[in-house]
Amino acid sequence: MDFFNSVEQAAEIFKKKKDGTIRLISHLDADGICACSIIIKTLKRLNKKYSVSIIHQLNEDFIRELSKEDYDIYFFTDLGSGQIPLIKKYIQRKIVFILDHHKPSEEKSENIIQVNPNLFGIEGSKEISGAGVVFLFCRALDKKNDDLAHLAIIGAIGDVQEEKGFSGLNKEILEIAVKNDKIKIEKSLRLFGITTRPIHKVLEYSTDPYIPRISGSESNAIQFLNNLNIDPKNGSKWKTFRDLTEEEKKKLISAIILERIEEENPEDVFGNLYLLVDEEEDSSMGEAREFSTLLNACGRLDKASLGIGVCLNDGDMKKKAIRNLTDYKKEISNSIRWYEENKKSEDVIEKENYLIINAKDNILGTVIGTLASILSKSNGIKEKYIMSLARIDNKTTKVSLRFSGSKEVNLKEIVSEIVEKIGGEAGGHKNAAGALISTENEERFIEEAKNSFEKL
Ligand SMILES: [Mn+2]
Repeated sequence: MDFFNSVEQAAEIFKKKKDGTIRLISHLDADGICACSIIIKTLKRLNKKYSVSIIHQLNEDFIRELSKEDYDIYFFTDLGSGQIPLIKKYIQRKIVFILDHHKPSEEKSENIIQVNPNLFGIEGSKEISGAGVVFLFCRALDKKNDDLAHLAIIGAIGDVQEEKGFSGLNKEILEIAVKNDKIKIEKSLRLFGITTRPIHKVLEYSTDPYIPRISGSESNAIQFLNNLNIDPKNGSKWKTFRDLTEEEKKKLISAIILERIEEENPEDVFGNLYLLVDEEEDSSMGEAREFSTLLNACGRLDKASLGIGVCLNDGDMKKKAIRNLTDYKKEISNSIRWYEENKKSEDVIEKENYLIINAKDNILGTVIGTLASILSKSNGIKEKYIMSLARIDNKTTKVSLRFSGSKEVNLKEIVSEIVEKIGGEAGGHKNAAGALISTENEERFIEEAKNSFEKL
C-alpha cells in the first residue's frame, strides 16, 4: 500500500459513515488553521454539521475531556499522531481520523485511522504539511475540493516547507493550485513584505537575506534608493516594489547583489512569490507568506477562529484579522522593548556562547519564540544559543531555542536532552526547537540548559 491508497481508504471509510456528529480538533499555527479550514469547507459542501477546537497542544487532560463529549466522528488535523496511545485509551467506540504529518505512532486501534505520510517514507517535515494531508483526504472525497489547494500551500509555508520552491507532494499540490487558478507564481526579490510594505521598509527589515549596512537602518535604506535614482515616494505615498518600473526593479536587484558581494551567496535574493489570485494584490492575504503570517498572528493572540474565517473568505473576519495583525506586531515590539530594558536584570543571562531570557509573565508565551528568532538574526548577538522562556498560563512555560550564526546545530536534540532530565515535552526541528515545561521547573530547566551550553 502506498500513501495515496491510505488516503483513499480513509476517505472511503468516511464516505460510508453517512450520518453522525463530527468533532474537529486542529493545531493553533498557520498550518493547523489551514488544515481545519479545508476540512470545514469540505464538510459544509457535504451539508454536515461539526464543532471545532483549535489548540496549542494535545495533552491527556484535553483528550479526557473530549471522551466525555458525545460525537460519533473525530478528526485530529495537524496533530494527533504523537498521542495515539492516549486517544486509544480514552476515545473508544467512535471513529477517529488522524490526518497528520508529524512523527507517526506505531500503535494501532481498530477505530483509529491514521493518515500520515511518514509511514510511507515521505518526509513529513519537508514534503507535505498537515494542511496538505487534509487536502489530499478532502480531494479523495470529492475532486471539486481541488479549489482548496492554495490553503495547503499556505499551511506548508507556515511550517517552513518552502525553500527555493517546493518538493515532493507539496510540489504536486502547488501544481493543482496553479491549475485551478488559485495561485500565481512570480519570481521576485525574496524579501518579506514585498507586496505590501514600502520598499525602503522592506529593505530595512530584511534579515534573511541580509543586506549589509542596509538591514536594520531606515535612513540607509532610503539613501540606498536615492543613490540608485529611485524615488522612494510617489507624491506623498511611499512606493512598494511593484510600483517601480521594470528598469528600476532590475537596477535595485543588481545593487542589492553588489551590496551582498562579500556574503556567502550574494545572488541569493531571488525567490518565488505565491500570489493568491482571488485576493487583493496589496493586502495581507495577497501573498502566501504574508497570509501565513496573518494566520499565525491569529493563532498566537488566541483568535484562531478569525484565521479560519479568513481562509473561508469571510470579509468581516478578514478586516478583524488585519487589525489583529497590528496588535500582534505591537506584542512583538513590546517583547523586544522588554528585552532591551531588562538586559541587565537577573532575568537575562548572557555568556560567551549563550543567552537565556526568562520573561515569565512579561511576554506572551505564544510570542516568545518570535523574540528568540528576531534576536538570532540581529547584529549584536553572534554565535550564541538563544533560549527564551515565557509562561502560557499559570502552570505551563513555553521554551524556545534558536541559534545565531552559521554553525551546524541540532537544537531539537539539545532541548530533548534537557527535557529528558527535567520533564516536559520537546518539539521542533534542528534550527528552531522548543518545549513546554511545568512552570515550577523553570529554574531547574535553566540550570540544566546552562550546563548543556557550556559543554557545547
Ligand atoms: Mn504542521
